[in-house]
Amino acid sequence: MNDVIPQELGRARFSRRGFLAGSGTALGAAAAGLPALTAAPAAAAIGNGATVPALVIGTGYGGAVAALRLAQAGVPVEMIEMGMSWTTPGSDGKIFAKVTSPDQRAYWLRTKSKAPVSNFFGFPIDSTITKYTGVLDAEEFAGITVYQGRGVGGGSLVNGGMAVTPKQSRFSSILPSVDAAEMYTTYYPRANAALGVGSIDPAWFETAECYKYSRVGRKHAQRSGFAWTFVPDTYDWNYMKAEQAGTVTRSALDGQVMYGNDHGKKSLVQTYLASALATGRVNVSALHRVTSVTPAAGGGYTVTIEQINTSGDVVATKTVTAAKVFFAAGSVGTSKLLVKLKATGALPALNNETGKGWGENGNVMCGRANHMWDSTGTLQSTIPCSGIDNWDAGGAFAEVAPLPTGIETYASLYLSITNTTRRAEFTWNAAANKVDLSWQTAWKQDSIAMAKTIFDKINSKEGTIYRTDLFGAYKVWQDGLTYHPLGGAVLNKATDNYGRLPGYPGLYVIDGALIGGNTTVNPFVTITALAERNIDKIIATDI
Ligand code: FAE
Repeated sequence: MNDVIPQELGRARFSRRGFLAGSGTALGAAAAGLPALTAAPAAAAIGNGATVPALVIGTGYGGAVAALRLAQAGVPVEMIEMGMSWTTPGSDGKIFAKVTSPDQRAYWLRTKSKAPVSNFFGFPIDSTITKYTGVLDAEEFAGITVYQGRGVGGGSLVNGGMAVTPKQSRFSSILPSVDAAEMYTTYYPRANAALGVGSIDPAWFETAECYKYSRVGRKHAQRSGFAWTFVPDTYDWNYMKAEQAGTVTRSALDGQVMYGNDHGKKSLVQTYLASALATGRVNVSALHRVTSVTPAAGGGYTVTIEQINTSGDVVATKTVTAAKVFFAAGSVGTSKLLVKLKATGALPALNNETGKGWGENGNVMCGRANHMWDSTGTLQSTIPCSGIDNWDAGGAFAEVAPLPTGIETYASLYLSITNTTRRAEFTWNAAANKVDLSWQTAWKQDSIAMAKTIFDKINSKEGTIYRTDLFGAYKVWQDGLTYHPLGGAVLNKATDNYGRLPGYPGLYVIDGALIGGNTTVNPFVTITALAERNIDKIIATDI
């Protein structure tokens, strides 16, 4: 798996040159320090005035499932994606930046990086970057920064690929109106297969230098009596082995993950989206952002789309008509659109659940300072492979995360998912012409208390302490962010039990906005499986 970009994607529809040339922004690329790109046929971005049977807003998990299954059912699909198509290397020969050296490719329209681990030995490490339509958005609301993928492939471009199916016994707390048996016999298996989920070779794990940090995490967890478990992933585990052996170009072992992976990770570009394009019925318009959806006079919906350049400037505004529109802009993107469209009169009949039930999967991070004899390694795979499950007793599931600095840190880092009941609401702020989110930073105290059920005990057992230098000076907990936004258009509340928006036949929500704030584990397998379930029903009854 040397080339993770399928020919079809590299050649035609996903050519970044095509989209840049189409939007007249080749100069913008040069100004951003990117090289002239090799010739490739331009993809046809959606035309002003087009009439289409199905339009999908966003190319993340929900959008990719919808596009593939609609296309397989014979329906031509236009996908609209505000981010770029990431297929062409920059001047350093890499498509994506490393976590230790973010540049303009790393962040969505920011002039300074905003790393989740913001400090090292107490010193701030964020750096100045060129404003560019980079792959990771650190979207700031009053009480929380929400990290999201931007680009063709959505969150699959930037995530750790941890592909976790929740325990069935916990499913009713995640999606109470959904038949669990059907999910676990049909839709979770379908999602796992299509995503290419695999597991680390347990024998190789025992000796791999790049997973020393996980073995230290296991030892500490087990000595304190916690259940420790391997976590499946969409990374190609054979490629990972070859990276460790030094026989292929390194990606996970070269500090690539949250600003994208050049190799090894099976993002949606290699899985669902590749299959969708192979049908010949799917077209993707990158650097296109949907701003409005409203009923059209002659039936269907009028969709307003802004085409942007790599500086984020609007270079064209297009209006198209779609018979069916699928909101797959992610929990935040979909919620913001729906709340705005309801408040401003474009979709006034959306119900009062719109914008409600938003949660952050209880994300909190912390680090522990190990003793000198528990080094975690100078070579760390960016792809986590294990977690500590204390959900039933303490309400926390913690992934053993890497700290891939290239030097020995003696640190163990963890991202905890916790059983918080806090939920926030998106509301329209007419004065500021934007959508606000009511999340409060103080609510994270609940999550911290749950995470402490694991780490206080481990520290006590090991005679160790929390790191206080990673998230600010003397700050133990990273309590200002989430990687896992969920909810805002919750299933069976803001929509019917299959994502249909009441009052608007032909409008659907099909992404993480449907799930009310928590999945007990990392969320994308559940988002994908739910999308598979819903699109099955929609194709059977509405198409
Ligand atoms: P998402 O994948 O976010 O896709 C939405 C797409 O819509 C994006 O491409 C947007 O650019 C696009 N968009 C938004 N607004 C518009 C608009 N107005 N017009 C056009 N396009 C628009 O949504 N989850 C796991 O399960 N395991 C992990 O290991 C994991 N690690 C993560 C690490 C990081 C750093 C981050 C940020 C997330 C991680 N996640 C992980 C979360 C996971 O990626 C996320 O739950 C899913 O990507 C959400 O899928 P959706 O389909 O809801």
